[in-house]
Amino acid sequence: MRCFLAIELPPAARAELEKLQRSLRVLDRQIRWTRPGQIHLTLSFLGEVPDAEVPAICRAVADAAGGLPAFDLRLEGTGCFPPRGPVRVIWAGVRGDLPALHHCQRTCLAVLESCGYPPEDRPYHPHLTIGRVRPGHGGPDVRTALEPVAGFTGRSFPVGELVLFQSLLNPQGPHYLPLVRARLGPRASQEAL
Ligand code: 2AM
Repeated sequence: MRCFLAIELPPAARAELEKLQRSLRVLDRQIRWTRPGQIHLTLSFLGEVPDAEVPAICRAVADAAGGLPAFDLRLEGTGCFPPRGPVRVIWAGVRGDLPALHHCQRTCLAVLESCGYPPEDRPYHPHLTIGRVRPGHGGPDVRTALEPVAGFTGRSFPVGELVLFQSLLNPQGPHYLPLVRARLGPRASQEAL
C-alpha cells in the first residue's frame, strides 16, 4: 500500500485553510482544491509498502514518537510549487517551533530508513497542499492571485501525534486513511485503527 507519515491538523486550523481557499475563489476554474479534512503536513512519503511490513513501521514510528517532545505550530504564508514557471501546487506554510518540526522530521526519516525506506532525495519544505493546478492552468495569474493572501496567518496549535496514512488513489482524487497514530512524548502509545 502507498503510505506517508504526516501531522494532522486540528479542526480550527482546517477551518482557517477552508477560509483561505474561499478567499481564492477567483482561481476555482484553474485549481482542484484539497478538501479541508484531507489537508495534512507530510513528514515523509514512503511510497509502496508491502502489507507485511506495515506493523513493523507502525512500531518504529511509535517508538520514535515517544522520544520526541510535542510542539506548537501555526499556519502562515502561502506559496506555489515550483517556485518559478508553471504552477502545479498551491500551499500554505507553517511557522512556530520549526526547529522542533525539523528535528521530528529528521528523526522520523532516520527511523524509516532503518526500516528500509530511504528518504527522498530533495530538501524538506514543510507545506500544506491546499490546491493542485488543473493541467495547463498554472500561468502567472495564479501567482498574482496569491499576492493578497501573502500575509495569511493562523492561530498556534499543538502537535501531539504523528499519523501514518495509507493513500488511496481514486478517480475522484486521493483518499487518506489513518493506519496508526503515534503520540509524541514519553507516554507514547500506539493505537491501531
Ligand atoms: P504534496 O501535497 O506536496 O503532493 C500524499 O501524497 C502526501 O505525500 C502529500 O502530502 C504529498 O505531498 C506527499 N508526497 C511527498 N512526496 C511524494 C511523492 N513522491 N509522491 C506523492 N506524494 C508525495
